[in-house]
Amino acid sequence: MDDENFEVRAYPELWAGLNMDVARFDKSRQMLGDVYRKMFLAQPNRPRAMRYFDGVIAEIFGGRIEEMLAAKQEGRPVVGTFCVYVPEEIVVAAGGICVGLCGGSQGSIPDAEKTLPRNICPMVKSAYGFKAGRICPYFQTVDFVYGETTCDAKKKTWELLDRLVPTHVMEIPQMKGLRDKAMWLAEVQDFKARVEAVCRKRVTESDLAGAIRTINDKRRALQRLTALRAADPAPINGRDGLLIEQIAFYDEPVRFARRVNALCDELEERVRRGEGVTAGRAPRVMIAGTPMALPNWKVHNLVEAAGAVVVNEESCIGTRYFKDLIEEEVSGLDRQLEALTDRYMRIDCSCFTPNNERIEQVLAEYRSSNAQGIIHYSLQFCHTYNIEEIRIREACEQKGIPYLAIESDYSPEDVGQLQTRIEAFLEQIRG
Ligand code: BJ8
Repeated sequence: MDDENFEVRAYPELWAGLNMDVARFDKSRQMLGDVYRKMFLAQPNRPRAMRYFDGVIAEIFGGRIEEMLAAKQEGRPVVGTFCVYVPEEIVVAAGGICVGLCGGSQGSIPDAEKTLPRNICPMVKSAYGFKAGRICPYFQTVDFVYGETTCDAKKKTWELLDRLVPTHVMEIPQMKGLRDKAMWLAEVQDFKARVEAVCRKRVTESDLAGAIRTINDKRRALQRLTALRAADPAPINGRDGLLIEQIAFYDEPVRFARRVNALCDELEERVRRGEGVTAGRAPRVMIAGTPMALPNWKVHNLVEAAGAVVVNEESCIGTRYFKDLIEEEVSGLDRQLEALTDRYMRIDCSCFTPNNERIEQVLAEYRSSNAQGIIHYSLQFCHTYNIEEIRIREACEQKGIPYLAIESDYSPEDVGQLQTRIEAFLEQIRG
């Protein structure tokens, strides 16, 4: 399919079989295709290997769903999650598929607001609305979903979501002491038992060792991509970087890692030749903060439309998802689960207190990505990120790092205002 005719493919019979609102969903499918053509395919000088990821988007509501349904038929579990604290290695060890269900779309929010309060995080509302409106084939396919207690909006929404789809909740502590670690390990063990019950299979040491390697490989590929984005000039746009980080939550992990590595081979060539993705030198911006779930491309699009390039996402759809690996040379299931818990405890979400690691991490990523300024992005009503933003701002002021804080939702209403603020920020970087 050439770029002008790109579309997200329709699977009306498949969707009807999943009890979806087909007519309504088909409109969002067409809109996604239109936006994708404008925001992604129209970019000049894209790496050739991005074709694979374009194909993933074309098949996002069909081909991947068929793979998930085939897995279910074979008795393999399909588990939906909302947070990078839920350990996907255990699902993969059971032969299953783990899929991220976070919502990044304004389209499902009215469905949520029929039930949920308006003044809560748009990510929570969008995800809930997808299920309530029967307008997400992933939600319609999963065996069960696994929520967590990271923030108040999420943990109270799971009680309501459970009426629509079986929803289990993993308790995530708010501190990182020894007692918290013991509790966390017990939660991981419970998660394993729940997954084993669905697939009627015990996860063995070698299953888990294989899954740890598979997901580590996926994270390594994403680390490699991030390191290449640090090159100056940047070999790839931030929109494509973010897109790949979003696809990491949907795609089959072995195939995904292979394709990311193929892209990295191409980018290495570009870096070797000193070739950048933009025509001249562009201001380099790092984004830190709350995750941007697909199709939330708002800030990246504004930054890059203004002539800058985004070089890093310090976010759960970004480096928080892949900066840490699980130790592989560990024997015995108990020790493996401990190593896994250790790795997950290193994720520095703002739901923890104190969370000094994240302040250090933002500064470290600023240096390693060769950025020239930081935009802190927080979704509306996300109290923990909005308040932690104060400490990030202070740290940036101390170091003389150009800094801008944005609080936004998924509606297009603030686009004009954001554009003005972002352009002024880029002027400050350009000096
Ligand atoms: S580990 S960032 S994925 S919780 S943005 S829903 S926190 S009100 S997404 Fe998150 Fe896990 Fe943390 Fe990452 Fe609540 Fe904030 Fe909304 Fe959030």
